[in-house]
Amino acid sequence: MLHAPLRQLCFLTLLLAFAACNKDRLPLAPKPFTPPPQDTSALTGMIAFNRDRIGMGNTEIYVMKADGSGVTLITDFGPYNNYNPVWSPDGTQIAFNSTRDGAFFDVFVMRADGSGPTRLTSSSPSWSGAPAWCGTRIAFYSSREGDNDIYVMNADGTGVTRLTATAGSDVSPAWSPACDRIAFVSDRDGNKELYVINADGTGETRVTDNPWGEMDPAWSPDGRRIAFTSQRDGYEEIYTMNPDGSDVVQLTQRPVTNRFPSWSPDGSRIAFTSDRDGNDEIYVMHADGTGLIRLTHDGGRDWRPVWRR
Ligand SMILES: [Ca+2]
Ligand SMILES: [Ca+2]
Ligand SMILES: [Ca+2]
Repeated sequence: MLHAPLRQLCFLTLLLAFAACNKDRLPLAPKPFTPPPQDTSALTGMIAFNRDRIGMGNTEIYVMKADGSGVTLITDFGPYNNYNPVWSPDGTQIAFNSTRDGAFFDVFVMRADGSGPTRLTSSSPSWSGAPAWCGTRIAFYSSREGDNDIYVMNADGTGVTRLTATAGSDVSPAWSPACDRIAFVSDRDGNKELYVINADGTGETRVTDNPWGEMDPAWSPDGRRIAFTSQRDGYEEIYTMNPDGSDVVQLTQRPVTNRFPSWSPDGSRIAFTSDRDGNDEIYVMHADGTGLIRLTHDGGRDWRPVWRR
């Protein structure tokens, strides 16, 4: 009978011998992730988006080709948040939100390569955000006169006009392609609903009416549909509807978050954000919800894609 320490030594020796004989079959380190091949040849144009950079603690704006290649950081203005990009109609400039001049975010504009950032709003101690650009006008929301309301201004920051003045948070303005109407989100009636208002402030109309949240309106390039996010099936999913709220079609059906739809210039596809693969990535699908393609592969949050028109 062996003493306990000797027994342990024998066991350890056997274990080491076994490991040495089987070293070729020991588990290997995981290979770097290689995305499966996808046909991205039909994805044309450029997409700007937000990325929360790992280890940097802030959000910056990136652009990429619509097939997911050529990801490029265009804002790196220091330890501030730069986010919510939107393209100018000719694609040469990008309006966005930044906290670079203080704790409150304002609307800025820069060249599409990130150079020449210029502040358009000066809202402190309130904020102005979520710019949407159509023709020579930029819509945004601001808390400058109390709670959040929708405003429009010229693309140089002049001529600010307040469009909504109702108690409740009015956010996320989205232009119709003719620049004559703006869809937006408001919680004035108890939960988040989508509303449409004429660009001159008349004709304010609620177009959804249910107990769940609606968000992220995006008008199709032909003006006939509005894509949006709704929580009506228990998760954030992407839907489309007519601008009057009729004919709602659900595009995503996953128990994950799907948000921030953005139409391709030809209206055939919708880019959006989903965490279905672990963290927020940017995906593209056909406008009927089929043909899903993943565009980003980064450990940080990739969110709120905006396709250049
Ligand atoms: Ca309001
Ligand atoms: Ca609702
Ligand atoms: Ca990511």
